[in-house]
Amino acid sequence: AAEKVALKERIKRLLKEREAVLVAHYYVDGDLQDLAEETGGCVSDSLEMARFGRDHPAKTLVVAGVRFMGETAKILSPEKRILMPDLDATCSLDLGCPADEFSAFCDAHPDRTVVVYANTSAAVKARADWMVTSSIGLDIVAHLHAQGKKILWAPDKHLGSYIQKQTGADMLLWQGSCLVHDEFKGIELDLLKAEHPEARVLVHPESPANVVALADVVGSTTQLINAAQTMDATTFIVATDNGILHKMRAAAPGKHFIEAPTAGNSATCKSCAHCPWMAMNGLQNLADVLENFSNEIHVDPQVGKEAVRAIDRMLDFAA
Ligand code: CIZ
Ligand code: SF4
Repeated sequence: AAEKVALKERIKRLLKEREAVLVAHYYVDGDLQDLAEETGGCVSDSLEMARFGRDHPAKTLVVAGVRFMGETAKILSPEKRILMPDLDATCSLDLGCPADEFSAFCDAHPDRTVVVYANTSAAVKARADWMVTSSIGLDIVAHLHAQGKKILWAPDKHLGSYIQKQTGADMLLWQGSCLVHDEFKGIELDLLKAEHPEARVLVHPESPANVVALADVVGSTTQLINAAQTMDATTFIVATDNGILHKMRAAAPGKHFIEAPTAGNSATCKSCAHCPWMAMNGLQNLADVLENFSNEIHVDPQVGKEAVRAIDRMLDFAA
């Protein structure tokens, strides 16, 4: 514990010395989320992280999250130095959608508007007409559908089919999934609900359809935290990465949060719903990259220029 305190103090000192700011995702370790908050950085979803980084005057951003988040920060702030605690922290959605295969898929369907989720590489974003996040994807697809557009969606099949059902849009879906959310189980969740009839169920739409079907609220990480805070209930079952519970408990003190069941978390594993790549972010590697200015994220400037159009479309739509 003393070691941890010393490490946190060292990081705080380094952030000042290096004139850097820390942005952290809701799914990373609580210590990193607290540090980001205490040092004037930001804790949020992937979009807000990038927007905060773009608007912050610091020349160096440290992104505690996964690679596509560092890349998105770089795309929005090409002049800044973007560092990440571990450059191998990736995402199964990003991994499952290689840019060359995706580009061929787009080429085969030239009549479709290409909409990609934030959880993709810079090169995939560069091939897209629109980038969306889970908080705004539904509104943007509804907007495109109203204009009579047919859509090619990638990479998350669960989020895509959820949006398809809600909007009725014509959507061709890439078959990717998140290895964390894909593990939530509908039958077990139904049983857990029966044990806690007073509980409200909060679900991220990267989860399978039979889990989404049991939700009281379906939404992005930020929307789920808001729901926990504002809903008139004291117990919540939460189907998303359990890193979010740190923020939920702080935002809604006195309320009770239960992790939704996954394939593994019955008797043998108490907390399986945690992204292994988010978990690669720690105090030690955070301190090291600040000390050495190592693990810098680079995005090919031309790719960045093409990718920023899809992101800016969404930001303009949201404004
Ligand atoms: O599952 C993820 O990686 C999410 C929800 C990212 C984000 O913040 O949009
Ligand atoms: Fe990707 Fe899932 Fe991890 Fe999010 S939780 S970074 S979607 S693998």
